[in-house]
Amino acid sequence: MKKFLNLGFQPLANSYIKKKNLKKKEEKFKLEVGFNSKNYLVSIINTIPKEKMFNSEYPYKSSESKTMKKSFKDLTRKIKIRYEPKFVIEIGSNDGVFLKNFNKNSIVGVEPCKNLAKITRKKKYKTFSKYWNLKLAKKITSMKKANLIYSANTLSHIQNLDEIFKAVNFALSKNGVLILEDPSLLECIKNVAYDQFYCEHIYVFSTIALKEVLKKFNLEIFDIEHTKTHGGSNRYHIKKKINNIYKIRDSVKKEIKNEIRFGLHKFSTYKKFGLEVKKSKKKLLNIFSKMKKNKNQIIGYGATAKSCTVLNYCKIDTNFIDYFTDTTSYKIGRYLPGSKILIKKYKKLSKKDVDVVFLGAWNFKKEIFDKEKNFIKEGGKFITHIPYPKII
Ligand code: DWN
Repeated sequence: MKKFLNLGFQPLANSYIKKKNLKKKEEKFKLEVGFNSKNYLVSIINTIPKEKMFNSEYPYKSSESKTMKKSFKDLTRKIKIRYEPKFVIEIGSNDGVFLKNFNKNSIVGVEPCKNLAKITRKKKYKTFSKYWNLKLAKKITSMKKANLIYSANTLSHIQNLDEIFKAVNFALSKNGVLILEDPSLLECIKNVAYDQFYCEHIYVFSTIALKEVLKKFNLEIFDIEHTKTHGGSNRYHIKKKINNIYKIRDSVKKEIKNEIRFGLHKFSTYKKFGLEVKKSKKKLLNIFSKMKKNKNQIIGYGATAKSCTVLNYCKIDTNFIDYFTDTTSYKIGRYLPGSKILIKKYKKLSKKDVDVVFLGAWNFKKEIFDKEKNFIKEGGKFITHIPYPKII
């Protein structure tokens, strides 16, 4: 693997600090990103044991945003019409944002984070609080195979892709469909969204890389949809090669063509991206410095995992940002890892309280701008670093 990006030493992105632990030394890990020219995979170089990240205290809940709830609801409607699935497995079911759109006895969730699995179990959805692997696939499908396996924003978090697809191959019926949804590498590179890289995001996938990985397991992509979620994602529809029901659609050829045209198969593209990231850091720091010099009060909006990468890479801390606001109850009252910025309970923005807001959850820009119309009308400003640092 060839390295193209060095984001410095970073704490675990979702390890929000309790006040009583603020003085304790945080564990930090080297965050570097590389490109494998054999299979086109882009991944972080040093990985962290999964148990350190996905355990009983996982803070992220997909249902925190209206956009995500709507996206999963719309998708479910489409899936039911297109595939009429009788038995569905969801890998990485989080707090049930997708699962809950199905009948309780037609879907099984797999969610290793115990605190999240508890939420769906409480709602009577069968949920296995385990990591997805062949053993679990055998257990879940001992009576019947799945006609649909769905997994969103999960595959990118799992190092051992072989184990995943071995288990998928076993659990999926001959004519079944696997749907994977993850941030698109093409969008990530185009938008200089370097904050898509952190300890949990081991991979950011391109179609050309995923195609190579799937080949080994006789699986193939037959359709691709673009979604706006998480800064631009791809939804891959995948089948077994022996399944002749679904023809490979033009969307697949088109996406591969776009990726090649952009150069996602070449190391030079990533090297260039590395340089863009350095420029982005410089510009962002400039904006913050100017704003502070002019005595503006700056807060952050959305204490995301992505923010951890940006703040720690750019060395933005309490000297620049007074506090973050977030709707997630787990995060409120804690501090962002590394930068140690306090996270406060969400309160509608008002120019009386704050001048400028750093958009940590830039992927929900539309939802947030809709919510904060008044602040914008009052002359309130936002800072974003995507696709390049600017004031809005
Ligand atoms: O892959 C992952 C994605 C799906 O979710 C995980 N590794 C971890 C997590 O990443 P993230 O923290 O960067 O995700 P989000 O979805 O960008 O996080 C949004 C955050 O912003 C949440 O903490 C909720 C918060 N939020 C808010 O306070 N007000 C969000 C919206 C839309 C709002 O209006």
